[in-house]
Amino acid sequence: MSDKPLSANEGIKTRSNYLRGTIAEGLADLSTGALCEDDQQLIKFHGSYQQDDRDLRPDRRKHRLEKAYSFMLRIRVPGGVATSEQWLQTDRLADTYANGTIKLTTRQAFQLHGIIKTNLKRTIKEINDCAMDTIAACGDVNRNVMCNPNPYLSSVHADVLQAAKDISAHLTPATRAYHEIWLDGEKVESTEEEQEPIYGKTYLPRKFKITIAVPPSNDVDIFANCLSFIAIVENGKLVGYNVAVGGGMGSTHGNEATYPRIADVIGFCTKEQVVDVAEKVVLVQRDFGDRTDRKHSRFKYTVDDRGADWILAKLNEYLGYDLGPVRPYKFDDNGDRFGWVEDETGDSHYTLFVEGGRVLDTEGYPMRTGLREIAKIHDGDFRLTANQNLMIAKVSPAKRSQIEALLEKYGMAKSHEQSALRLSTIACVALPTCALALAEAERFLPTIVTQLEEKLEEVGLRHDSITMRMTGCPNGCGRPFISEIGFVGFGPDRYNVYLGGGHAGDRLSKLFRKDVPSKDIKPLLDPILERYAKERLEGEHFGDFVIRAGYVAATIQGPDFHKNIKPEALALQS
Ligand code: SRM
Ligand code: SF4
Repeated sequence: MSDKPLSANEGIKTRSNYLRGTIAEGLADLSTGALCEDDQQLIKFHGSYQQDDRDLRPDRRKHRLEKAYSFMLRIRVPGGVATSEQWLQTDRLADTYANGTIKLTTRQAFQLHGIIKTNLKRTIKEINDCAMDTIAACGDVNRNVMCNPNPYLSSVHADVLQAAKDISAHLTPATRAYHEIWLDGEKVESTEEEQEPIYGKTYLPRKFKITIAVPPSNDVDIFANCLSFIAIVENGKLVGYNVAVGGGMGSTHGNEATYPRIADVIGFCTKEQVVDVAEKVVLVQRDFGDRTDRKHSRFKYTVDDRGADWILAKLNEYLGYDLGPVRPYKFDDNGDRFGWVEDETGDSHYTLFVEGGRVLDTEGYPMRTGLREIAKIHDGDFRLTANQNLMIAKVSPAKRSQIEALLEKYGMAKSHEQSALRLSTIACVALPTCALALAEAERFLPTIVTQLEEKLEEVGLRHDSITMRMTGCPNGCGRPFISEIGFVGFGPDRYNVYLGGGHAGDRLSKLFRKDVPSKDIKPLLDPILERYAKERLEGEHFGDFVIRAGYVAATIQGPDFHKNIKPEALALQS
């Protein structure tokens, strides 16, 4: 046991009476658009963040006004699968209470932004009315469980989706606080203390993330998650999962004790054991994670501090049986497959490119309206991808021509006829809503892509997928440290540029240049793209090429992430 004091959040959780705090009172206080500080932490467990519009800050300050407070709501979508009705309701809520857009997140969830405090309760209530919820979408608990939105093997997809839903349900907090505060559920009056059987009173040391992948696609980026299951399919049937632990992206500029980490694959479990394994890994982190320093309390640090072998031994002890040996698997890439695909049942699936995951209407491209019209007639489902795109899934042969006509009418039919680079991008939200953003991401990455496309056209790389991701800060919400080109916000209009991540999301990238003004990104990358086009080996991915060509050294896993950086990477840029 550490003798360091517990972090402040541990006290907030302990005092909160199972996540109630004074949220209900704070919502009723009309003198401010904000909640008190402790409740701002607690409300995360209910799926919401207090934010303010950062574009408006200077003007509000000038006029001595309170910040333009509003709330972001994250709607859990286990496995990323939503019905047409749920799509329609989310779309309606985006207009009624939020800023008229839907953000498809990198964890297959919906986000609504800009909800004012007085509308928060009715928005959450209406989300629950259509059989979705927001509990545990944020906070020190297990988050939205992801799973591969596989259009090819529908029976395996059905199995892994069920597993994602089962894990999600099993790890949902048991507290009645959510129902009491948001859904006018009955108050727990009993003198017996409420129980939180898996988490206990102080929940987890930090957020916890789980995903399921079906090789050869790693489109859910298993190596960036605390716990992942890699489906092992034999003769077209799911037999079980390899278990991977200790992935994560978050780091802090200037603090080398923080770093992104790729998960270790430690064993195999049967499909019947998957929920039990998920629970026991969570318990290991609950019991051994660091509760003194929130910058060191993610599961990846528990894995690094104690070693993957120790974690496996402890997990086997908690399970009461041993995980089996890791089975062979191979990932080809971590991107999405766009356009129409037909599966073995005859149903079709259309994956739509949604730049930055932002569903909205713009002049000339009424995507949100088009998707609404599709949802009105679509009797399959909508699958959110972890690359922030959208699959209109399970389109029956009878409906396909109608949906094709709507895609055409609303300009979406050719969404995938972009450069392969653009189709391989992710951008986190960043400004103006994210309180932690140091630079733009979602609003700026499209511009960088356009700039680089000139060179791609010239050197014949238009159809070559290079994963490229931008985040407004090193927290890594767009998983930039496992892309082949990563931009990480360093300050206003300045980015750290990372190169050399694995094309399948299975290798960390390395710092190539620190603190680059955005105007210098194109001149920095154009010559490398040109050389790649000329000198690449047959089938060689960009991330592998930049290491072979000596632009960056291959990454060292774990705490040594910040070592072995070439001196020119740190030289002052213009
Ligand atoms: Fe994230 C915090 C947005 C996926 C690592 N993330 C935030 C907050 C809530 C900012 C805050 O704490 O005030 C951002 C809200 C922005 C906004 O205005 O909406 C935010 N994260 C997002 C989303 C919406 C990015 C997106 O554009 O899609 C993603 C929502 C996922 C979801 O549906 O649950 C999102 N965040 C991720 C991922 C990717 C993933 O999980 O696969 C990561 C990296 C993986 C990981 O967890 O290590 C990630 N977010 C973080 C961190 C760093 C955690 C750490 O280990 O240090 C923070 C900051 C924190 O927790 O202190 C953070
Ligand atoms: Fe905000 Fe940073 Fe996450 Fe982007 S990476 S959404 S800027 S916390």
